[in-house]
Amino acid sequence: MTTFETIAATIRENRRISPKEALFLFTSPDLLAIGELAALANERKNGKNVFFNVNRHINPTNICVNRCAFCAFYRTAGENSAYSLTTDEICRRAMEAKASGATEVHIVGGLHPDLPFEFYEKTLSALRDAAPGVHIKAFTAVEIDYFARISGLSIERVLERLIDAGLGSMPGGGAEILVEEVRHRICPEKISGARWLEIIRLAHGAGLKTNATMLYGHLETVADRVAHMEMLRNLQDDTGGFQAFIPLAFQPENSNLKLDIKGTSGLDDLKTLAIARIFLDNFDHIKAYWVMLGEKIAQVSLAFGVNDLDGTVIEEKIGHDAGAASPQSLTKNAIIRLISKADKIPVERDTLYRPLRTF
Ligand code: V47
Repeated sequence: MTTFETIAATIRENRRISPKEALFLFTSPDLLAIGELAALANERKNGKNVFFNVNRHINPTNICVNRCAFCAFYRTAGENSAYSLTTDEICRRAMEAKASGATEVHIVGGLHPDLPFEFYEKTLSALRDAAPGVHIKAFTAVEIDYFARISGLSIERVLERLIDAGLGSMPGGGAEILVEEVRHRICPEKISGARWLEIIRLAHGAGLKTNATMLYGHLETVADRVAHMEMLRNLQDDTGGFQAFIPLAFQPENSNLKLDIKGTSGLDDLKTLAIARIFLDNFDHIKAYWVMLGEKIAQVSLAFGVNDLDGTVIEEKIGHDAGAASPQSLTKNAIIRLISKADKIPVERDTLYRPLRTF
C-alpha cells in the first residue's frame, strides 16, 4: 500500500518514485514534509549551489497565428498593439545585453503569418556577428515545427540550418500541458503534445540542449501534471538532452481562458516545484521562473528543491501582458542577494550550466 512513509523511504534510498506516488504527494497536505524530501533530492545533486544567469529575453513579434486561450501576448496582424522587430532591432537589444554583462539571449516569439524561415536564419547569423560570444537560446519546438511547415524543409534540416546560423540551445516553452485532452481546450491550434516531444527528441538528436516547461494552474488536474512530467521523464531517459524543468504558474489576466481563479496559490507553486524535483530524478535542474512566481515565492522555493533562478530577464512580455506583478527585470545583485538570504550559494552560470563565478 502507498503511504507517505513508503514514498519517503523510496526517496531517502535515492530510488525513483512512480507516477502513482507523485499523485499521492499532490494529494498530501504536508507541504513541509514534501519540501524536505525535495530539498534532500536537490542537495544530492547540487549541494547548496543555486544557479542563475545574466540574460535578456527578446520577443521578435507578438503576431501569432495560434490563438492560445491562455495567452495574453499574441495579437493578430493589423491590430494596434501588434509589433514585429527588425533584425537590426533584435541585434541592438542583444548588443545592449552583452554590454551590460549578459551571456545569453532568450528569443521566442509568435508564429508570424508572413515572415519566411530565412528571416529567422539571417537574424541568428546577424546576432552572432553583432554580439559574439553571447549564447543564443532560441525558438520553442512550436516555432521549429512552424519553420518546417513554412519552408517545406524537414525538422532535421531546419535545426541544422539554425545551428549553422548560431543557434546554441532551445528554451522549453510551448509544452503547456502535453496531455491532449487539456491541450485541445487551452491551445487547440498548437502542435500536439506528441509532436512537441518528437521535435524535442530530434533537437536532442541534433546535439542541442533544451529545457522543458509546464503551464499549470488553469484547467488541468494534478493527474495531468503528473502525466506531463512522466512524458518528459521518459524522453529524458532516452536522450538526456533536457537541462532544466520550469513549471510556469498561469497568469490569468487578459487571456481568453476565463477561469474562476486569480492565479495559483503559493502553496500550490511550492508543492509543484517540490514534486517536480522528486519525480524528475533524471533532470539536473529545477528552475523557478520568478517572473510568474514573484520574487518571494521564488526565494522560498530554494528550500523546496529548486536550484536555478531565471535570470536577469529584462523586458519580459509574455507574463506581464497576462498581469504578472513581478518587475520587468532583476539586477544581478538583486538575484545574488535573494539567493544568499536563503542561505544558499549563488553561482552565475552560462547557458550550458558551466559555472562562471561563485558569490
Ligand atoms: O510556452 C503564456 C507560457 C511560455 C502565459 O526555457 C504563460 O529557460 C503563464 O517558455 N501565464 C513561454 N505562462 C515562456 C517560457 C520560458 C520562460 C522562462 C524560461 C524558459 C526557459 C522558458 O510562457 C509559453 C507558455 O507556456 N505562458 N501565457 C500566462 N498567461
